[in-house]
Amino acid sequence: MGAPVTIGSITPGLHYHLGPKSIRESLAGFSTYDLDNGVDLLAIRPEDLGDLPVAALDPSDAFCPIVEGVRSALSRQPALIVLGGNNSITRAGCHGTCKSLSNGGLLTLDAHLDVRDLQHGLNNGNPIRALLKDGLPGSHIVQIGAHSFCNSKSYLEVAESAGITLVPAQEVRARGVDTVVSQALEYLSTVAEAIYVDVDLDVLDRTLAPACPGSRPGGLTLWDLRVAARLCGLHPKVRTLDIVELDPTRDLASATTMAAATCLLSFCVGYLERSRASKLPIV
Ligand SMILES: [Mn+2]
Repeated sequence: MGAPVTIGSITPGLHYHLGPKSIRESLAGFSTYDLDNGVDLLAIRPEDLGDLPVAALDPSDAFCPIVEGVRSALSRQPALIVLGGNNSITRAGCHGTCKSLSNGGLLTLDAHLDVRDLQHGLNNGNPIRALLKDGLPGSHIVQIGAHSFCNSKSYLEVAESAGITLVPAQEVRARGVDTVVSQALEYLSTVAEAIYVDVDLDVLDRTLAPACPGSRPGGLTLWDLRVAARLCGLHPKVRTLDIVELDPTRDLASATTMAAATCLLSFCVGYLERSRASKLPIV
């Protein structure tokens, strides 16, 4: 499902509303076979729910349509991918996924902590701060991928004092992405009924995500992203994954758009393995 919100972005003049269309189109350039995991996605029949009518709305006005769209999709399907759009959609997506925020869980992969002040309104730099204010406990949030020269010390203090678990990019490199993501999902599943995953593509290294204004040198690799997305797809409590912050007009050689598409495909691989393991009907 597309959620093409572009208003409410800290950097002006961006075209996030073109993200969903560009990701859908790029899928035509991929095989359905995951050689690493021996899985062919032809075995699933994902449904394209189209775009929610939020391209001309600011994050406040887009909130209800996204919450309702996500809720409605999850009432019919076990798992959902939401294509942004900017990162402001994460707040609404999380509300739509978790029946109550007090027993919801959020795994966010992002170069930034996204806890900017709320006094100037909702934007793509404060969805986590907004969710904390809405009642999502900081102890139910795991943040993976923050790194140097992307965040200020005061925002780090906000995240730490809220009790958010932080796994910086440096730690991903040292301990391996499979270990840190598996541990994050395991932990979240002990405190949450449902887990929402936010993939801000700017978590990738700048060279790999030129279409994200927020990407900086020193971010995660495409391998990290693919492994993380598959593990999220595999986990039975993960209901929704968003992929945000793609402005296709800034892309180079479709690199970022294709990174988004491989994230989508890898989540689907994990989801297919999940369905087989639990003997659920494959949808
Ligand atoms: Mn972000």
